[in-house]
Amino acid sequence: MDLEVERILKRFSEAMKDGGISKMAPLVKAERRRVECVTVHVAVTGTPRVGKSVFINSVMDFKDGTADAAPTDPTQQVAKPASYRRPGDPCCMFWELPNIEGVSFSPDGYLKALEVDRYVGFFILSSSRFTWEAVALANELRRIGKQVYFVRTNIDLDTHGYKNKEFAEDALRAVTADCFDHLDIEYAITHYFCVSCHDTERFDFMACIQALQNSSPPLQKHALLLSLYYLANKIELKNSLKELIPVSAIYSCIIDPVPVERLPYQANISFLHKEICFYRTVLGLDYQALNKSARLIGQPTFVLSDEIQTRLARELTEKAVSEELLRWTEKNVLVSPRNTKWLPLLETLPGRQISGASTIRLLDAMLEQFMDDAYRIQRKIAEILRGD
Ligand SMILES: Nc1nc2c(ncn2[C@@H]2O[C@H](COP(=O)(O)OP(=O)(O)O)[C@@H](O)[C@H]2O)c(=O)[nH]1
Ligand SMILES: [Mg+2]
Repeated sequence: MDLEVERILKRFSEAMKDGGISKMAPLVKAERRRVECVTVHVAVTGTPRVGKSVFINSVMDFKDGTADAAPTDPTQQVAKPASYRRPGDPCCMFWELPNIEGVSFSPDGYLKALEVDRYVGFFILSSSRFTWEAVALANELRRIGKQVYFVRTNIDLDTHGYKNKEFAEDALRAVTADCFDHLDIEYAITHYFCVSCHDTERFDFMACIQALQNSSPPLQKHALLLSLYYLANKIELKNSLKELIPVSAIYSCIIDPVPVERLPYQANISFLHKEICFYRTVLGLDYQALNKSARLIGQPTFVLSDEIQTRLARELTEKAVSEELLRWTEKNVLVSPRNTKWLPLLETLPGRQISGASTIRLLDAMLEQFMDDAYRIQRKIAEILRGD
């Protein structure tokens, strides 16, 4: 993924040469803001009662009927796009668009009434065969260069043969042969997913969200991975977080750093603590996530939390972060090979190379070790489900 790390490094280095830390510090803050402030808009459309609202509620992890959730009452069809986002999360907005149906439907007219450019992708839902409106809309969206995902809902009610290519072709064969002729069937088949809108764990639910994440431009992909982390591929998520570790390490060394007992340089421990808490949450190791997974398999939470081996995943306090940073500093480690390009800049930090290099290694290690814990938990869940 390209989060423009080379460009960031160049700008930081130039600022450091020109005016030292006081010139680089605002850039470091701005760089974090640039990544954190991206908002990704995603559209969900289809004919009436195909599951648009329930699909959005499942993506957002909203319970049906709660204040944040999209209404699923049959009388509440949206007349204009309605947006949904998770409380406190500015990065990702799913929009329920008005229904596509009717003899007078024209994709051009439909899209003109929307701010079509803002959407990074379109999920077109259908609970049976896709209608000619869906195909016509998909064709128009493809023509203007938008990503389209064909989502066949209600698959839980009829799972027979759903993995077969013929099943997909049949669902995509719209009523009029005309439209079928124009549908790029290779594209459609590779962008076709079968879901139960009520269950993100089964069928292709995660796959369709991961397809959206993977085909979005780098900054949007990063935002979608972090925002919808519970549906993301964990390796993609980890790699995306890794790219920005040097920026976080430099942040800790120069923005509001504090002295730490026995540490030969200052560090922003509260920032590092928040960062590592975030890693733990997105990799599903916090109590809330473990408790939810444990309930799904009918086990007490400790059955899963006992699988965690990383100290900081169990006991994540600022003191524990300071101790872990000291440990990496005393090891006098080198930065990981992928980050050697940062060395000349790290050399110019107040604590010299050791401060940046140790902080990079700390964050790197936390991500790797949390990832191993996440795999151990996944394995444990699989064992329990198999009845081992
Ligand atoms: N069994 C099953 N029911 C679904 C699925 N998706 C939606 N529904 C049901 O279909 C109805 C319509 O869903 P809704 O999201 O309100 O449809 P919308 O009009 O497209 O927004 C609701 O009763 C949902 O519970 C699904 O994948 N499986
Ligand atoms: Mg609805």
